[in-house]
Amino acid sequence: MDVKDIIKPENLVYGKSDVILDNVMHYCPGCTHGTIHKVIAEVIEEMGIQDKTIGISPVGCSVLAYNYLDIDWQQAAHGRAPALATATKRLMPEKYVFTYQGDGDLASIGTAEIMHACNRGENIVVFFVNNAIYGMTGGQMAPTTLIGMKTATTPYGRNVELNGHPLKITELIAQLPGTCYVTRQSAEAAGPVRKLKKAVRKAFENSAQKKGTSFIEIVGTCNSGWKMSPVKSNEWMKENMFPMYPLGDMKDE
Ligand SMILES: Cc1ncc(C[n+]2csc(CCOP(=O)(O)OP(=O)(O)O)c2C)c(N)n1
Repeated sequence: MDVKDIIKPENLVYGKSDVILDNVMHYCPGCTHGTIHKVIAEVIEEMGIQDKTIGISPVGCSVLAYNYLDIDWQQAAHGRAPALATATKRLMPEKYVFTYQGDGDLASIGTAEIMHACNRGENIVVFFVNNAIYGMTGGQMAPTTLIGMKTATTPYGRNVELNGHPLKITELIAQLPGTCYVTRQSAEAAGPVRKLKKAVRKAFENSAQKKGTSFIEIVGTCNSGWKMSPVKSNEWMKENMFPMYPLGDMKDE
């Protein structure tokens, strides 16, 4: 008997989306990727588009996203997810196609791909998970690393003279005429997760309406890379990341 048949609906406080597979996630405890996966899965289930959705996974911690969401997937070389998403969407325009990328993937090696895909206005959804660090490879500086932030490659803190300024790539993308919806969200508590879910739904709906590219940055934590507990990471993110990367819509057409 399925657990859903045993638990009375009125007693159910949380149900796992059927779009989430039962595989154990490899993410560190406290990592934002798991929460974002859950939100995307719930929206896909609620919209009834599970068999019409194709995700393009990146290189980075979320390379294994295809193990967790029960949809079709392709895996792109580092930074190239928007190019693969372009081809996929053009070949199968009836599908919902999204990329899921970290800041190293999207804002460093893949800068050209994301700029041109957004400028062309491909009818895709982009999830950009900004944890200000290269998580998978051991916490090196990313384009979005904050000034003064210590990483494996900036042990004394990011220094403008040596390492340049943090890149607000989402603000640049909002200037591109091909984008219809550009927003910055987070996922550290129930309220922000609900807002994120609304944004995810809007992005997929824009895609069905052929409005252009929808781009959702999610400011997240990397407690392993930041060398902080999950709770401290959330506090640090609110104090330090949000002033540099303020939450909210930048464009909604
Ligand atoms: C062409 C290429 N260059 C470099 C790498 C090494 N590499 C793997 S993951 C990664 C960084 C990923 O960081 P990010 O995109 O921020 O994702 P996160 O792991 O933090 O979620 C790098 C540089 C690679 N796999 N391929």
